[in-house]
Amino acid sequence: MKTFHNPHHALHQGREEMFRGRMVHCHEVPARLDYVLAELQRRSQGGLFLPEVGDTDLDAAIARVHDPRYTQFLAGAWDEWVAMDPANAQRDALPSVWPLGNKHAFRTDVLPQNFAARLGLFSFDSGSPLMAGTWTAARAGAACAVAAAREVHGGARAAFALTRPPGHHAGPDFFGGYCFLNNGAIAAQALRDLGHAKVAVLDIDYHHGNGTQTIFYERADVMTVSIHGDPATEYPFFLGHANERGAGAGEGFNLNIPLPRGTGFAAWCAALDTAIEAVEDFGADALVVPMGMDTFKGDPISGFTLESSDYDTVGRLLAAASLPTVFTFEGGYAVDEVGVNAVNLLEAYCR
Ligand code: SP5
Ligand code: ZN
Repeated sequence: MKTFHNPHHALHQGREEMFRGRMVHCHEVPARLDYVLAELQRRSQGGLFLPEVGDTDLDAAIARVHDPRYTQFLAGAWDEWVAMDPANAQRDALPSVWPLGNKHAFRTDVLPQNFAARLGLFSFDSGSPLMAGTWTAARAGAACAVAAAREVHGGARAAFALTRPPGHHAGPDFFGGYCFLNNGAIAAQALRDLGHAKVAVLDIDYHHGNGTQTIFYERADVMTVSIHGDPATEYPFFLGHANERGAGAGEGFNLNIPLPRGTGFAAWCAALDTAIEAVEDFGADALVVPMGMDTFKGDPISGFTLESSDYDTVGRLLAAASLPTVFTFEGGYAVDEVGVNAVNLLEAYCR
């Protein structure tokens, strides 16, 4: 399986995130990707490639998923942040004010002039710092997703978009959960645009893929399935319940399988069987797997207890679905083990 990796990922390197009223070191660090890359090399798993996607094609692929008002904001956000105060060049940008969810409590038709207000309008948490290289890194990551989709469309069994910042929490017009551009959604939409009629997204990150769900919620041509920590207690809290089944034309094409904190591999695996069955019943002709490795027992911010060897089984079960598959790299914060776990999954998929 070819891996398309992001040469600019380390330009996105947050210092601190807000956590329970304190600033703590960022969990989403460049070393995460470096460990996966090193392990792929050590085990000679497929080849490593840089994405070759022209600027025009790339911007078009991003625009198929994200609102131009949002991407324009992201592209210029750092310059605006520094223009507010030259001392900001030494600090990451973090939002501190948000509109409420009640539609009578805020306006979205008038874009505030104030930068801090727009930073809040286009985000949902204060754990996702934005810095000088965020846009360049995120955009180059989207190129990995497009390259992987093209590879699979060209006949490859699977391809891996190895990039960070991750993507599955990013919605049409919002960032959060360390995510800015939704790489999995961009891959899924690219597969649709290349001619695949029905694309399924099967999200196995510990956290609910709220961005991806939002993007495709009213669509019948892209099914979204997510196995994750129950939002009653787990981030991102406000979405991911079992009774969210899609809306309008998309009714019946979203499936959430929330599991309690502490869930082990037997129950998680039963959920994966259910998820794969749903993808098969849907009749998908291509699959995208946002591959979060934060289901691992050693993950510092998550609550499932998968072991390194369990990822072999996950890879084998996904391969049994026999669908052209794009993997995108999402969460996974037990940095020392993230490489071994990710490559266990991918290697087993290829066997
Ligand atoms: C891509 C991805 O995995 N994003 C996750 C973002 C999670 N950010 C908030 C984490 C809050 C977790 N609470 C942890 C309690 C640990 N003691
Ligand atoms: Zn996660």
